[in-house]
Amino acid sequence: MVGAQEQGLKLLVPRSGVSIYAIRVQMALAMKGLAYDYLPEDPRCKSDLLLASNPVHKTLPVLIHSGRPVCESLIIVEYLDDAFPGNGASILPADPYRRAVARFWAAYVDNKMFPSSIGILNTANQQERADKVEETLAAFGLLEAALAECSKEGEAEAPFFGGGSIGFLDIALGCYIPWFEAIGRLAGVPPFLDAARTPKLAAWAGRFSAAKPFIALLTAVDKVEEYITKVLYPKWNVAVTASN
Ligand SMILES: N[C@@H](CCC(=O)N[C@@H](CS)C(=O)NCC(=O)O)C(=O)O
Repeated sequence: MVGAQEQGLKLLVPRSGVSIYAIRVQMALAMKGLAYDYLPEDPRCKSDLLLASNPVHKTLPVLIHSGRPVCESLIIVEYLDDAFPGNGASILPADPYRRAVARFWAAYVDNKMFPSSIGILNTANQQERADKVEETLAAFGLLEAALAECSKEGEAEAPFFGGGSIGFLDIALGCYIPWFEAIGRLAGVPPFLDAARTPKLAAWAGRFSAAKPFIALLTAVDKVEEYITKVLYPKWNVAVTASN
């Protein structure tokens, strides 16, 4: 493990400990064997350091490397891979085409799969909710097909999106595992990562969740549920009960 002081790495994260985006960066830092100063922030009361480091979006996480800020979790993961090529295995695939495909699906997870699934909890009535569930299941179905494609190694299917070992798309998606489970539970629908409907993704999630050092970084599902109901959608239980 390379020391935090030696590399001058600081990570600004939300203090809740449930941030998908912060955990994603922590996974990349773990893969690279890099130590860092962990600086928890209150997103409702942004520090001067955060505002100066990410003046455009003002969001967390932010990585500060030797005094220079890097923002946006997926960009931070790529930066770590570029800035520390000698540390551990590469996070992004070596092949340019595979890199492009991994980036495409990582953006899909952030921009389509997650908004669609969390959107289930923010629907006004039963019909809207059923439509959102259907949309979410379709989004998972597309990723199921992509997993088979991305993980192909020669003729055999590899265990991870990154091939034989965990890579960019694995950590981009892996940090959502407890969130998808919590959303499914709160919405009262069968798990999205279901062995019957999306067998490859379900098996992948099991492998990812059991892999060190990721086990220790994945947030407990109960903690995510509590965060969703108390912080994100405090009125959700009332709204759903009323519309049922
Ligand atoms: N696309 C961003 C999303 C970051 C994000 O939404 N961070 C949340 C915390 S998990 C945040 O800072 N929220 C406070 C705000 O939006 O003001 C990334 O990947 O880093």
